[in-house]
Amino acid sequence: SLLEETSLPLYFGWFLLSSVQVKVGCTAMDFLKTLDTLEAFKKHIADFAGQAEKEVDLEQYFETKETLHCTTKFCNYGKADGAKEYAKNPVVKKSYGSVFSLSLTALFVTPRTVGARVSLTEEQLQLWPADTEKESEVGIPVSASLPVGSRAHITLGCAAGVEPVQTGLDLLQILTLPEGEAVEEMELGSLRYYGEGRWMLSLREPICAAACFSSFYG
Ligand code: ACK
Repeated sequence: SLLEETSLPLYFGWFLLSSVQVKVGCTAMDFLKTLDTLEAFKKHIADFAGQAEKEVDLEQYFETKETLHCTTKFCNYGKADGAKEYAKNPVVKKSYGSVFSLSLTALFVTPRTVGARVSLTEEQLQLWPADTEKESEVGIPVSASLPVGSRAHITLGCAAGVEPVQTGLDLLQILTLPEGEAVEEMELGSLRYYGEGRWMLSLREPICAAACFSSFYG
């Protein structure tokens, strides 16, 4: 029936409370503002702007599309594998509408996306589907040793023409690479370069973000 077809959401996830959206959004903007002025970044500017250009305004480069959230299960209205099972999981039902405290431990930037890495607690991992980091799901070679939950992130922005699903893939790719070269100590933490325009800032102090576990229908 139509009701059954439309009863599953586009995705489940943690949605940052509105005051936290502002805080995280501002931190991300400050980071981008600083990053594109660093000599280390300018040295690799061609990753973002092409050979001819000498500058890129990262704040303009990325656009934000959705309310800030950390997707747990992409259901695609029930069409995605495991969507119905996820929605029926007693932990999912019990947690629905509850507020959690997410720990944002890193910010990362690639020519495609900018995002925040979320380090999930044991309790939060109970809401994380088992197959999210599988190679068959991700489509890029992912080392089997990446722990469950490695893909957890908040998409902060995407380059023109890039879909938000890319952010988690970019994060997984960075995590499979050897640790990048430390290029700069910033106020927020240490910045590393992973080649091909991939940057990751490990936060000295993780950002604690209150977020409601819920779903998005669109
Ligand atoms: O930034 P995100 O985690 O990446 O949040 C959005 C949200 O669902 C709605 O677009 C995520 N998303 C889209 N497609 C997929 C997919 N195939 N697998 C996992 N997450 C997805 C997207």
